[in-house]
Amino acid sequence: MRKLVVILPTYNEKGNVGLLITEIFDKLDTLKNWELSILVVDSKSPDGTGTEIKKLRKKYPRLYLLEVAKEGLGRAYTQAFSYLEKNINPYLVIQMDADLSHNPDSLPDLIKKIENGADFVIGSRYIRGGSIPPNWGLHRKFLSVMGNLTVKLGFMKLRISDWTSGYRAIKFWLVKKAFQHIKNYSGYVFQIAFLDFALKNNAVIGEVPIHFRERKSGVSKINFVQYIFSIFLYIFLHSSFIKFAIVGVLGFGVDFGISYLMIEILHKAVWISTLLSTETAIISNFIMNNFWSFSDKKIEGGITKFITSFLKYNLVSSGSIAIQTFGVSLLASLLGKQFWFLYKVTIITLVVIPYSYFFYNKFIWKSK
Ligand SMILES: Nc1nc2c(ncn2[C@@H]2O[C@H](COP(=O)(O)OP(=O)(O)OP(=O)(O)O)[C@@H](O)[C@H]2O)c(=O)[nH]1
Ligand SMILES: [Mg+2]
Repeated sequence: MRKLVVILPTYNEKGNVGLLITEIFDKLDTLKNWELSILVVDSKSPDGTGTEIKKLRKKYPRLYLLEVAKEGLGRAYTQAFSYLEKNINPYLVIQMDADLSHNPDSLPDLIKKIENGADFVIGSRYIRGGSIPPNWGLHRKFLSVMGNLTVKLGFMKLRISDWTSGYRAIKFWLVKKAFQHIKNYSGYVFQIAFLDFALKNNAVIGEVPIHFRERKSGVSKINFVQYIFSIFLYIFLHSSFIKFAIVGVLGFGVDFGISYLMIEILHKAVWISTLLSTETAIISNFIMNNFWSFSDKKIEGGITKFITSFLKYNLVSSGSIAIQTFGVSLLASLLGKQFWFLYKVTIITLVVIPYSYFFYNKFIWKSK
């Protein structure tokens, strides 16, 4: 029997959490091979959620209550993880909202995915078979869908369908490994930070469809403005893709600046100026990408490995130059020369950026 703990964070969920706990323990029969406990982590809810749990503890011996200060969802979870490490040391934890939005009927699906080899399973609203409440207003749907899309594109990790879902099953070794990273995020962005860590550490990620329901009673605690701001900040500081794009823009500046200096001010030949400026930009981009954009996958293995990678980088960059030269000329001959700048921008955005990002990840900064 492996130990499984469902963690339920609560802040004023008296009207929901009792029913949820009963429903989860009722599922016990369907969860063969697992010893199930529930840990409620309550931020001293003024509505008496804690008292409700203490009452229920008489009926359910494997129900635990951890009372913490009101410091946000992420902080509640990390305190729950510390508590579990000291007291239960489970094999698996499940994160779940306590407001009945997450249906316990999906628990067996999440667990099955773990049994089949996943380390981190997301209960996903945005894959086939999953859903958000049909009665949500347009603005709520828009916020949810756009929020997810922003994170997906921000990290260029398109295979993850639901970045912000709070219904997850995670093996406890991964929780322990991620702890130093996730403990820095006290709010809802904690969920994104955790998934980002799991992906960067090559955890096996799985997704199962869930039907997200409207909370049964009580009110939402989420502060959207603060949430959106912290998501943007997190992506900006942690996304290899965004950093790679910034390096690209800087590289353009270096290339253009040197060309300008040599051609306009020093009156050197165009061919030598272009050659020198392009190669300088390639070198500076390579260094910035290695020590900043892909710093978690930095090239290791001495100078030989570094030079080989640099040569590969030049090869990929020559590809970019070829794509641009060919693409811009083709569009110019088809649609007229006067819009060359537009063609260049389109080709860089739609072809060159995805092309180079893909090949850098595949051949130069491979996952460890
Ligand atoms: N312990 C603790 N739990 C929290 C805190 N903030 C939110 N929660 C709980 O986290 C879960 C998710 O919060 P919700 O307010 O439902 O947020 P949401 O599900 O994104 O938003 P809605 O769909 O509008 O309900 C609920 O069970 C909350 O009670 C907190 O500061 N401390
Ligand atoms: Mg909710």
